[in-house]
Amino acid sequence: MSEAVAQTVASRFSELYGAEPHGVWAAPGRVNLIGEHTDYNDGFVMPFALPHTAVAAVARRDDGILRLHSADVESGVTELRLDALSPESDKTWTAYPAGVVWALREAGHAITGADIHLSSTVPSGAGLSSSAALEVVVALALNDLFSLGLRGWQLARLCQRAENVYVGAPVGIMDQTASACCETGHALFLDTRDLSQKQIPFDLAAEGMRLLVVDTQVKHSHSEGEYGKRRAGCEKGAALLGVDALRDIPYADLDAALARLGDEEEVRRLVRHIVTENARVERVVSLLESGETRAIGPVLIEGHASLRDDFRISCPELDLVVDTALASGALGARMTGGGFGGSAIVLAEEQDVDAITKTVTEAFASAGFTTPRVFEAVPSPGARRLH
Ligand code: GAF
Repeated sequence: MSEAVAQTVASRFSELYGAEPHGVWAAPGRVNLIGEHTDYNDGFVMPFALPHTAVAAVARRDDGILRLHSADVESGVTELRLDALSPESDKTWTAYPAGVVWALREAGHAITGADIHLSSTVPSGAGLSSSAALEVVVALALNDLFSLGLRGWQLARLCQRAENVYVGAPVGIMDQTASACCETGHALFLDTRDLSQKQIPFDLAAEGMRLLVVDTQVKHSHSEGEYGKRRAGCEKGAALLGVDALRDIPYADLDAALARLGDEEEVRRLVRHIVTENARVERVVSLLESGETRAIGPVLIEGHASLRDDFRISCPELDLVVDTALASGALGARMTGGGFGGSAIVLAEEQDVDAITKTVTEAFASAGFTTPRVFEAVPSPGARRLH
């Protein structure tokens, strides 16, 4: 993230609002290595931050007005009154930043207004947390400008509340925490029950490997129902099993738990995914900590099969990435993020990257799918002030 980007966003702010911003902040998108749909089951996840960020130039106001502008949306400045912000009133992009302001105020923080200009390089609808990046960058800027003294995980909780209540998307806490708390060169092992965290060194280049993100260009949307249905199914499973959350079913008790679910076939599949996925996160952590990085490949492959067959949130494009990458020598591959489109990740030896990229791209062309976007993901810094 260069000084030049901060300058460009600050200059645009000045053109729009006729004054210098009080600061410029950045918050990244994320890719999740393992631990999918476990976050709203109080389970484990393991994301890392992408180099792609949402950047915000912000100035504080004291007159109860919020003005919002985005370089990525064709519309002018939106002006809102803070005392008129209300959940689910706004179905456009402004619900994300406005929702954060609403959540901060609802939590008792004295936000008195702001001018905000945003610009993001996080691909939207690609399962790479473009929404969380927008939320977190606004939260961090306001935290600084209004001296709120909130920690990264506290900002993440407020951003999740903004998305759940103001935007109306029933997401978990992973993406906001990843954007707020990830560190360069590390994956974040996060316990979503209490938000305890461990930074796990994750430097694939040093070991001659790469992690590719393949954006299938199939757009997904969390508010469109399927995500909510999975979440409701998991909650039903927890209720039937008499636990607070599926996190409370130990892997060793999985068979007994499945037997107790009787003929609830759909719930059984959801429960099986969550319980095995939590175990996979713990396996990946332990393999990385013992230096057996290549051995995480098969765990990623199992994770994909579980999301495809048990959780049923993959799609032909994601399956094609995984199957083609594995057939051309990848160490592991799986869909990442919410599913129903978005991106897959591919773990590969450095020397195989070009061949895998070519084969996947050709397979998409043969299948008549839109050309995927492939890039290397390197664990990058979490949210921070640039200026
Ligand atoms: C989306 C959600 F926003 C996250 O909370 C998480 O549930 C993820 O899908 C699936 O792991 O990114």
